[in-house]
Amino acid sequence: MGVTKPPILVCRAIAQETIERLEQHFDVRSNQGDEPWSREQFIAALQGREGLFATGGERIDAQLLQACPQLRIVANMSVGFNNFDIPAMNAHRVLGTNAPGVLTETTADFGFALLLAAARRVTEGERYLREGHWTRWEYGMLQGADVHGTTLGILGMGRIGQAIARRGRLGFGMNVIYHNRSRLAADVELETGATYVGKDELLKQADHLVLVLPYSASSHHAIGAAELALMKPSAVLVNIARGGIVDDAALAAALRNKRIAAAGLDVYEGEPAVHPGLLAVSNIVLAPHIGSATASTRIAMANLAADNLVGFFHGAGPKTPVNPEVLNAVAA
Ligand code: 8YV
Repeated sequence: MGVTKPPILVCRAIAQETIERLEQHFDVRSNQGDEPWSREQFIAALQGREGLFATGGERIDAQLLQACPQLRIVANMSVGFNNFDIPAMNAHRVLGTNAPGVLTETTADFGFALLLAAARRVTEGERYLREGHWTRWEYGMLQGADVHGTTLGILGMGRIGQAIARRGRLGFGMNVIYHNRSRLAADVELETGATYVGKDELLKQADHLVLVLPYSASSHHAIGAAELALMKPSAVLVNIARGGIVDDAALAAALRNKRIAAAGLDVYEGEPAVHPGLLAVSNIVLAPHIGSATASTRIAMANLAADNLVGFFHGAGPKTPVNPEVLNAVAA
């Protein structure tokens, strides 16, 4: 006699191999056609489902939890979990899990890709060439800024921040400074070669600044007009963290007025919408939130989300819970 499989929803298209793996353990309802569901359609599809495989973009709040009383776990295929309303999830005893670790190096690579592209004006150069402006060599053509040997500032020094620090120090001979909510242990500072400074010092001293901090109410607009005013006019700003950490209107103004030299962005306030002021300036490299988008990392992220679902329902426990207090509450 077959054992009943817990019902889950996979709300966006993912690799078929992950769907097949999930089907070994669950009764899977999936959206492999990647239908663009409204919030109402999403909640309707979640009815009766005990688990949700999410991408990290789906808002899990009190309204959704009230409408989906069967839901017990939401497994994000992302390290960020600012889509979770943790107090509401705790109140409804719904576990959230994220996908840390597996995307660290891939995302750090992309931080450097944006930094190099913005500092060396790579995409601006490509547009110049494609538009037929390149008719002869010119001494001053598309001169950019050096990355090697400069001072790299990192705001947010978790796994990805540390991986960026290593790249900066070992690969590009950079002097690395950082600011974080809490200072790193001495051995980690030694290994990454990064020096702790206050936030204002970071903004003032960095030749280039990379943002890798999680989004929360306290990091909302951590970089606004006042912070941009402290940065060097020659500085490049890179945001691979979350939209909303930067005040995009203030950044657009700073780029337009050459208050800073350039920016490389992977994330935006209200994405996929992009502030028109950012689209209007040329000293910017714009990517559509693809920091972790390599084939092997996508599979690793999906597998970790699947592991969390399997562990939660089938005994071993979730690997990377973000509100483990829910598990204790359920056990009590
Ligand atoms: C994801 C991300 O691609 O992991 C994160 O926090 O921002 C990205 O790696 C995105 O959240 C969709 O899952």
